[in-house]
Amino acid sequence: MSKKADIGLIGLAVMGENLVMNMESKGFSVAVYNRTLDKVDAFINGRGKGKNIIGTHSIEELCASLSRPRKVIILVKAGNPVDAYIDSLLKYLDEGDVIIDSGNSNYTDTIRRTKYVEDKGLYYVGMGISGGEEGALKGPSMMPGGSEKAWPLVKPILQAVAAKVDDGTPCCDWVGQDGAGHFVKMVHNGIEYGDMQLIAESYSLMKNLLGMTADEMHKVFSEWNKTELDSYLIGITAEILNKKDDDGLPLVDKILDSAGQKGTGKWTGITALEEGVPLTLISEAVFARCLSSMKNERVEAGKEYRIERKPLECNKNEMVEDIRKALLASKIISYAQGYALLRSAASSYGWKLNYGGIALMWRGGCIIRSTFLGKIKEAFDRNPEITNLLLDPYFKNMMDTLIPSWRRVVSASALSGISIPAFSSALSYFDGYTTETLPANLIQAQRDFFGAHTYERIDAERGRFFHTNWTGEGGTTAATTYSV
Ligand code: NBP
Repeated sequence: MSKKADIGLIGLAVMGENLVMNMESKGFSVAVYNRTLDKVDAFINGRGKGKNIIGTHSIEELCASLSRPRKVIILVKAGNPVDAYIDSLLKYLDEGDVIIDSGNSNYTDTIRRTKYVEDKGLYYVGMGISGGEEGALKGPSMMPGGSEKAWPLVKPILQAVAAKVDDGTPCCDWVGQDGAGHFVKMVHNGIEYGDMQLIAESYSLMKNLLGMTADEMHKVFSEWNKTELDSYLIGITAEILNKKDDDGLPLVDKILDSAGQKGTGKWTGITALEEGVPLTLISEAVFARCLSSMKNERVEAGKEYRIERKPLECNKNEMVEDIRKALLASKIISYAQGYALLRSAASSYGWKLNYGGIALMWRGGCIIRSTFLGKIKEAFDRNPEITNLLLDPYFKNMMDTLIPSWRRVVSASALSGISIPAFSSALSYFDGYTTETLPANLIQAQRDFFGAHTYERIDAERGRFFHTNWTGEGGTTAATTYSV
């Protein structure tokens, strides 16, 4: 083989094919491989024809066709296939070469794989990628982490193909060690679940509380996209509501209300539980998908209870504006919680995360792209150490203007029997986060009553623990105090 390729890619499915086309269009030559070899030939003779792309039929051939240091992107189904490809690649790559996993791998796998590959003298990059098919082709958001020494080797290619924000800054920058890139991608996906659920709840309120048609809601979402809510997901929602089926009726009304999921939202929720971070909105969004998928059970339960859910008597325009504000307030909560999870994981895993830089990476190319992320970047510019976005002056001022609408929407939905778990749990979190005294004193008393778990007192210094013999029958021995 004469001319060697700049980079290799394994996995010619929707993401892989489009990323190869993107890299080639930016002037990089790419060698490709796929488990089902027919797909290599179909690609080389189809979209890849006449392009600077080399089709290969084995991992050995793929590695032999690359210039040194060799860089190979794996873009396949997450899990065991990634481990299998790493082992195959290690047979043919040398010290200093780079393996990049761009699939939706779990960050704990990436931590393990980084060590595994580094121990063999090579570099490993776990890189989340977002933007779907179109993003992969025209410019995705990419979140690389892993072996830091790999970054200068892959940076020119990755930043060339990534989406760019208005001033030309690429939506791709080094995130941190081992699993940091995939962790940030996981939280991105969790936030995506939250954003989608909030939009779905707004749609449900307009449809069920206000009796609005898909055409009317199309106009509302189009208008909202000119406000602080301007985002990819609000934009596609407006388009979806305008789409007609073959009979001229709205297509959205014919789609079964049972949502699928591929696991990254669930991982975000599990990680939040492990980190002890209240990530209520994203977790509710995951549970809402689970509840939606229990279609048959819901139909049966609905027959038992026969709750009358009728449109509200109210000023429709005012309520639509209340819903918009409730959506914005809940969205601020979701991002505040997501960033709190990033901060906690950074401390647990020793990552030095650039929070403003992460907002910038999400600002373009990816599914959660929005003007709102620019405001988050500015908040971290003002104070890189801020503990919660709710404490930033911009978001504080904004929340002050949104709270009355938010409360009206949550109470109207409760009175009308409309399920809005993300809106209402976000409000509950907000009220809890801003309340000086919560009823946890009673929980501590209960714990001490039945298990001698001890409690701290408001009239003693923190860290000093007391036990009370509540019944007169237990002894004075207390359980050991520790937190899990
Ligand atoms: P898929 O997630 O559908 O994966 C298809 C690829 O995985 C094909 O190349 C397939 O080879 C390969 N593969 C499978 Br499936 N099982 C394999 C095995 N046991 N051994 C070797 N190869 C195997 O494709 P995708 O939607 O392009 O996504 C690729 C990665 O990017 C995934 O990790 C996904 O989660 C992530 N991602 C997807 C999107 C998106 O919008 N689709 C966005 C962001 C990230 P074959 O052709 O031989 O079956």
